[in-house]
Amino acid sequence: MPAAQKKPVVIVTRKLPDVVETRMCELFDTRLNADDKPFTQAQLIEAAGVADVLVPTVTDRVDRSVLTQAGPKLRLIANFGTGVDNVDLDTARNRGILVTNTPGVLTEDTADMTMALILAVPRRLAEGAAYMRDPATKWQGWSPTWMLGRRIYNKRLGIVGMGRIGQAVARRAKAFGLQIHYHNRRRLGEEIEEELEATFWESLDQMLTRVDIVSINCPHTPGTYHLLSARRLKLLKPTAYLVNTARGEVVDENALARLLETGAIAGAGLDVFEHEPAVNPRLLASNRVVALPHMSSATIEGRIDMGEKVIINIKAFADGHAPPDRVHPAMF
Ligand code: 8YV
Repeated sequence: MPAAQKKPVVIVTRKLPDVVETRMCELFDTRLNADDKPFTQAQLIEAAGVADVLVPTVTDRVDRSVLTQAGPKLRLIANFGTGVDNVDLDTARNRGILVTNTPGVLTEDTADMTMALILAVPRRLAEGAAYMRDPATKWQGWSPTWMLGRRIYNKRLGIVGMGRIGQAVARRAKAFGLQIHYHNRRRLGEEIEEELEATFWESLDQMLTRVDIVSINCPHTPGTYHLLSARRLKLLKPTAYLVNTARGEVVDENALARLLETGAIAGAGLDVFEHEPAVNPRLLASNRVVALPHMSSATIEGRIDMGEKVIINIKAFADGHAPPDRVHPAMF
């Protein structure tokens, strides 16, 4: 790509905030998706065939088939999102296509929503709100034994994946009086453990048997697919709750639905699902579940910050510099 003379052709698969699109059009030869209809696989292949830079989102499957049919110009996939499980990273690397993401800018928003679910599920917030709105019910007033949930304070929270988001959840949870436990590939430094008063569990199985709420905050990789398998979910106490704002694929959703139906687990707060946008109807049927439409990072500020990151990655690349958010840092 003769970067100095020609603007790179950038194809954006979804509608982004206006301010982001305007700037992208100023800087690059940008093709937008004004009606925001997700690309089909055929459209994705077509886009990869002509673009210098592709800007996909979590709704695009940039798989082997797309990448092997990509045109020779495609050198950068600047993902609009932190998780990159929508991109076949190995094939991209083998073909010398850089992949960047948008780390850091979604941390606080995602942690806020995780905390909201940690509060909402045990305290039956969604059930109470739905009851008040339902024209079929007529609230009869306060009752000492009605709508009782479970106390949050002093309970044990087990965080699976103690990266940026996991730590941000821990900070919030600690302020609510929860005891922080975590499982991570690597143990945190002593200083952070002390600050969070966090207990490290090398064995996920052992942690699961002891905690009251589990929060999934790890990325979806081949190694974390169904990390919360049927066997592991069964280790949870019947009074335990599960919150997932990471990726649906980390949890065996069918097994979770079964355990919720039989009361073997107390409830779940789910912002992500295994087969989005499809949602297992058994989960939606359960009043032990608070389901959200993958909106943990959905703030205006967050989306603009994500766009800014995407722009910086593309601009650096177009100017012949290493994009800062390379998923394979060694590549460039
Ligand atoms: C994003 C997310 O909004 O960044 C991520 O990994 O899961 C979301 O919160 C989405 O991925 C946009 O592509």
